[in-house]
Amino acid sequence: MKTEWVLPELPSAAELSGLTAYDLRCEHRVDPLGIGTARPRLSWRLTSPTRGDRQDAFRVQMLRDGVQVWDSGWRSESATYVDHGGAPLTSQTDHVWQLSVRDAAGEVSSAEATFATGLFHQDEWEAHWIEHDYETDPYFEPPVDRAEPRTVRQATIAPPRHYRRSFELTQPVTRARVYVTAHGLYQFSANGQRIGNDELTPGWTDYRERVAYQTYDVTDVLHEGENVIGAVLGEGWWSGYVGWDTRSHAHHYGKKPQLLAQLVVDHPDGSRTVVATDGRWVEHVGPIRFADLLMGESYDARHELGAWSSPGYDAGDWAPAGDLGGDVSTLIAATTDPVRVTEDVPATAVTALAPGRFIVDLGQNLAGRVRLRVRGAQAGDRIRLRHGEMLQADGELYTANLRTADATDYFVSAGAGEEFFEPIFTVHGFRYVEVDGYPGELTTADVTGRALHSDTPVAGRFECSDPGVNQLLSNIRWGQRGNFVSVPTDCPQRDERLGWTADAQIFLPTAAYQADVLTFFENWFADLAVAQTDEGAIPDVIPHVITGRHGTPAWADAATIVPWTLYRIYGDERVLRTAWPVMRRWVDYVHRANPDLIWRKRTSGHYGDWLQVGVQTDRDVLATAYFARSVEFTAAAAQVLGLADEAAAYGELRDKIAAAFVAEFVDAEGKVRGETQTGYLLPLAFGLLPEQTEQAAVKHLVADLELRGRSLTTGFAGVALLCPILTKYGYAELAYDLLHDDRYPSWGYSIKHGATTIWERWDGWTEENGFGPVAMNSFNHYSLGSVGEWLYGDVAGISQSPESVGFRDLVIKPSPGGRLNWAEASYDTPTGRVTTRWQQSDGTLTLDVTIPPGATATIHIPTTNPNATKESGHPLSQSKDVTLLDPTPDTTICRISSGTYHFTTPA
Ligand code: RAM
Repeated sequence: MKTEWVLPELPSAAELSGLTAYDLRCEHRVDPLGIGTARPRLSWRLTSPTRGDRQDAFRVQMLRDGVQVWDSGWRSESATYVDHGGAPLTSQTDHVWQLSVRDAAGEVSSAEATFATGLFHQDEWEAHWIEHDYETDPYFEPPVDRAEPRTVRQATIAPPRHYRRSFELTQPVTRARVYVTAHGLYQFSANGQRIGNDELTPGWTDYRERVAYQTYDVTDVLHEGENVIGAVLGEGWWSGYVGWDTRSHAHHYGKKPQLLAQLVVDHPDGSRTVVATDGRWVEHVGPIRFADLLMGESYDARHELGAWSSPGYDAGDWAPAGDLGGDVSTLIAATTDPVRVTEDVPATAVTALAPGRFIVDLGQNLAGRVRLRVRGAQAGDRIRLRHGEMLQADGELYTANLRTADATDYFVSAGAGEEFFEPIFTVHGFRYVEVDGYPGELTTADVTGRALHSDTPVAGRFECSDPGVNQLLSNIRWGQRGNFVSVPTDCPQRDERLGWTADAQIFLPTAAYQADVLTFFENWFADLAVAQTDEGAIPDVIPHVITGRHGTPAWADAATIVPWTLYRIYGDERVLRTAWPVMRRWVDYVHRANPDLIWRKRTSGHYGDWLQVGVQTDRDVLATAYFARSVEFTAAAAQVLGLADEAAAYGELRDKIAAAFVAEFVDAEGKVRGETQTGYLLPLAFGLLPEQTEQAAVKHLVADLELRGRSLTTGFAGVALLCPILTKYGYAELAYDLLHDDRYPSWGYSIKHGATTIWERWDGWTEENGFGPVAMNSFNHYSLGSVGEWLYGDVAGISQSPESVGFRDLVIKPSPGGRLNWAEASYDTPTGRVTTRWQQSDGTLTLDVTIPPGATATIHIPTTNPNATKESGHPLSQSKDVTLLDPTPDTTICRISSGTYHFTTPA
């Protein structure tokens, strides 16, 4: 298990002999098992110790079980991806792909990676859905005494059951794979071992249409003779509590959980044994007496089942499972990285509140659970763990903001000396744990926080000289981790945890600088597509549960913004191909209802600039700006997809919306109706203003900030745009003032008051009023963390030119300023890693840049004397690797290609 979620190191220049391919991916994943497509995309990244190096050609050879099935031949292309071009791959086969890359000098280097296909055809499934059968086993024990506070409601959740099947293998095993999923949550075992380290599988999708199955290799676990496979099955998103409506919010998809698994064992003689879930499986309740994502888990160690998934186990009193038949029509191969525990967070302090009752501080707000060590308890002793993000003034746990989420786990001891408890089917959003009923003294060594989230590969890092800004970045990162739990959620702690669409689209650019979130968002977008109404509207939350609202401005616009942003960042046009019908139907829906191009009708929930401070951004302004944005991206997608007529038509429509926006909302002095910061930011960021009014609007924006003593009023929609727009128009110092501000409202204010994650609302806690409204007050919410895009993009200065996709043509434009005297960032683009570091000292600015092979970059170096800028000690005019472009009086601008460069200039 990884102990930290950090960017992996690349080999240093000294360790490399030339152009080197690394991070080989199949369908954007590392060595995936069970892919669902017969023509997967293969991709790789490049690194090189040599300046100007690039990939001149590549070659892929595809081998199935050691036999070559495709050879791309040498292709004189710089692309770092190719779709499998041989005969379509066949189901349930293993592949090795060998990649060779050739540099401009003709040197070749090679790398290889693997993948396996899943089950392509429904008739390959022999598995049936199985579930607890009340007829053969009416035994139902009410959950362990979860007396307080909501026993009745929780009684709808049945104890998780263990399922097993014992079978004989009469031949050795050459390869064994198990394909497994659940309506609910499962943890799979074979021959006494837990299989894989995935959590909360199969993850949350719109189960009505899409249920992902996972594939695990169990070759080394099985053997000739008796074998056992089995699983523990919980409720999860399928039939447990999700959202806030305590009367109806369990059972969104079904009433009780079901399991489906198919083990396929290959033998040396070419024969196969298939063992699949059916009525021959048996089931038994075990130590987990209750488990729910929101409510918590109860574990009674006295009911442990021993070696229940091992051969030789006496399962005489296990009951036959109910066999529901084999409808596999909703099954899809998993396409994205599962949730995993990615870090152990040690407790930092334990405070005794009363005998046996302690508050544990992990020092970090996170999503996950704890592992508790129990020493010296008597059989039947019950320990209660309550989770919370904050403490009250009296030192007690603050839980009012969790609303109806109990977030409470129970452990009942078997009196076995040293015991460990860690729940498996629940997630809490917390920093503090109240441990009640603990025998003896609890120490920090007894409690470990287990952070879990979708294990999206880390793609970036940022650090600078200011500890406050580093803390902000850490809070943004933890906000991402705590809320990317299978789907992008708004919060991990209260009874909500929903995939709010605006939050997702606003945070996506920041998220992508920190982790490779392509497949994560593609998976979520598939649920968005499924949920689009017949008319074309998009629900506020995806997967679509809880709220009937759909078509909200800035929320539903995720339909266009998410695919277009993914395309720009990752350069995979397949995203647009899939999303195109969704994008188009969405903008047509808004257009139909608003033929005069001002989006007033069909605005559904209309949250405006959600959680703005003390102002009201005009809702029509916000909606119409977003309408223009969505149509712009739809036109752009059409262009990429070669749909010239659509591109022209939507392009024209976008210009008309912009004109209508100006006519309706912008006066001759460039004032935008409502005159709020977000009111100015939206048309500036979305390019809606004519040149004459653009500069005037910037002045009004700046004047508003000045009038308020350089203080922000922006909510979710405006905040992401604030610092980038100020920087773009020459007001970087104002952006820095907002960054460093620690008065209310600001990011710094939360940090001054101990925040380790981004808060949902600027007034989550204030000196004046204490805790914000209990009705809605999450302390782990990423939306206001969208300033991360500015830290990577403008402060460290890593972005791409407007025409570029996949960061092939980089713009390195750092903005030294504020209290920072250095900043550095690394980011894994689809081509390879880009790194920047700037430092200001003794009147000199240094800028170190590394550009990956095949990419180009325009470098903007702020300077007091453009003619004095040097690279590795030489004037730029003498450098053969640097092309000088026309400087401005305060900036050196030049072009470079791949490699590492060291610029210096008078600051
Ligand atoms: C709350 C949350 C969420 C937001 C909605 C409108 O549920 O703040 O993030 O998108 O409101």
